Amino acid sequence: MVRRVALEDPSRRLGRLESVVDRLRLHAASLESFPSIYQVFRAVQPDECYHLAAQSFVSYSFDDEFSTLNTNINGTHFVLAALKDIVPKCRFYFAGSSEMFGRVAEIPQTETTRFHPRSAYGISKVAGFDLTRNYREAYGIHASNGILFNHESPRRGFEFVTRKITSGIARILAGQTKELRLGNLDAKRDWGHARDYVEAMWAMLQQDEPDDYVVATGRSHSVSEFVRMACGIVGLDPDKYVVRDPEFYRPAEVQLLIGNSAKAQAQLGWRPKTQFEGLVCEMVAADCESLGIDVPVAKPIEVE
Ligand code: F7E
Repeated sequence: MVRRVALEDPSRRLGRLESVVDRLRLHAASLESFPSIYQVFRAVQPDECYHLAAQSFVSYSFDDEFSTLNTNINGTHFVLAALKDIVPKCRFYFAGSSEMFGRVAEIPQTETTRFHPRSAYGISKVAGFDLTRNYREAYGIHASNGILFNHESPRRGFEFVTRKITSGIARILAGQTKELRLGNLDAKRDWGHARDYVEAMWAMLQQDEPDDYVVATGRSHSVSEFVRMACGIVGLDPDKYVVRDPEFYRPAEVQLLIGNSAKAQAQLGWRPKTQFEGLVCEMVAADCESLGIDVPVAKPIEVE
């Protein structure tokens, strides 16, 4: 399901679907319109529904709390309500987030850790989580929540810190810029690879019973560590290029996010295959390649 504007401008809006678009049938609808979602469900009669759509940039949610809450909460509610009416047997996945833990009650975080969101985005995800759980309990829908920690890849949007760093490094090497402006370098995240996390989402919907699962690597790194590793791969000195800019600090930051994915590992047989080092290498290599920069970076490090 995509917005109509994407169908009208596929070369710009659907670039990231290029390799699979021939095998997809795209339907125009908007998270802000219940009738449009209802019509797609009626036409498609889906067996599985993966609800990932949201205003997902935490930083922007401080600038516009109202639209973040409206779109994210109502959008999830619309999808669940339409599904219950039209295809109650459809299996449903909701993209919950580690941002729900916010001011963390314990380290590492599990499925039973209390939520304490620190942004409108986090609050909207807690509401979506509760809506999903309630549709499961009240209406018997096969609805599962993934509590996903940060998941990155070369397809990440440019405004998120990992891609901002790797694309910035490539632009420095290409001579297009001389600096990398960042906010809080001490912030820590549990960063995994999106490719692995999508496997966990799928596995949740193949279970006999719906449930909630933390999906994380269990390792945490600071933004500063990400910068140093990414710069090290291509031989740049970060101290020459990184500029701290107050514009990129947040009014409230979440604390030490580290996930314990023991439940997903035991029940879904899931585990992260790509380690932090492999993720950083892959992202740096992809951004350099897109600017025609030949960098002898190592291949992604995968564990079997
Ligand atoms: O920030 C710090 C920033 O914007 C990561 C989303 O997918 O994951 C993502 O949310 C950290 C924060 O992602 C800059 O303060 C420093 O502590 O890449 P991010 P996020 O906020 O963690 C969760 C799980 C989601 O659910 C979200 O949808 O990096 N940071 N300097 C910066 N962040 C940005 N964006 N830009 C900077 O210049």
